[in-house]
Amino acid sequence: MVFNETQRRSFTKQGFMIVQEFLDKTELEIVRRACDREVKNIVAEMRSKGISEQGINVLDRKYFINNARIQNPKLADIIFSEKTEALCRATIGETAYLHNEQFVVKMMNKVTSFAWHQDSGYSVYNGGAAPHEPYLTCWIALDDMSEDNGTISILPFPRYTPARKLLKHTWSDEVNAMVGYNGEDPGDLIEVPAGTLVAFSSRLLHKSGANTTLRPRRGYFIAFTPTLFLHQDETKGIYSQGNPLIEDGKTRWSRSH
Ligand SMILES: O=C(O)CCC(=O)C(=O)O
Repeated sequence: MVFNETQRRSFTKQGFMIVQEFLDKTELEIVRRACDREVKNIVAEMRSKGISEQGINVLDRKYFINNARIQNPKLADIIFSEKTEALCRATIGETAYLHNEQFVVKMMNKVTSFAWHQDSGYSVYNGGAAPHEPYLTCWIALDDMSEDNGTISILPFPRYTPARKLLKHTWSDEVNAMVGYNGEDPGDLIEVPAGTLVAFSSRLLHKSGANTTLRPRRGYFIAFTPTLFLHQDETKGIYSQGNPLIEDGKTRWSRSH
């Protein structure tokens, strides 16, 4: 996969770039099936425990499922691949470690929106990460994304330049989320077909709306970091997951099977 100058410039100047058809049809089916399996498992687990909330998962409302590649090795073949390597080289450079892998599924429920935030803002102000160089978030649409099903909106860097640095995030009970921006700009809606990847800086402000449709809305996040940063409490060690993809320009991944 080759990224053109317009995409690279968009990433550097605007904070994001769009990659159409990042997943082909076969890969899209693999990722969707893995996502559906994981949702089924978490729903069964929560029902068997008789709970409606587990961490940030809310039954029938929204699910966040981390590290599904462990149970679904075909996901690892997408995460560690020529095309993710090329994507990292085009955005964060010659060193990239897996930072995070997560399904975000919004069920048919109106209370599923996210307030404006930087992913690094969540890491530092909610997760306890030490301040760090920006990392790369890859948001992959597993369904056609629209305003109706709660797609993301992004705020390009030139429209709010303080976001080139880490913004202070504070918890809001009202929206039940961390908030990093309270300005007037509504942002740009990202309405894209399934299989599209949006690559953005972990400092790019983004938010997402509620799913008002009658179908679940599935997204897949994979994040790569150029540096392995620590927790604020250094005794907790490295904050990221850490598996290397490229180190000093050298490929460090191989297929899982
Ligand atoms: O997929 C979404 O709705 C966005 C969720 C989000 O912004 C995040 O997990 O950082």
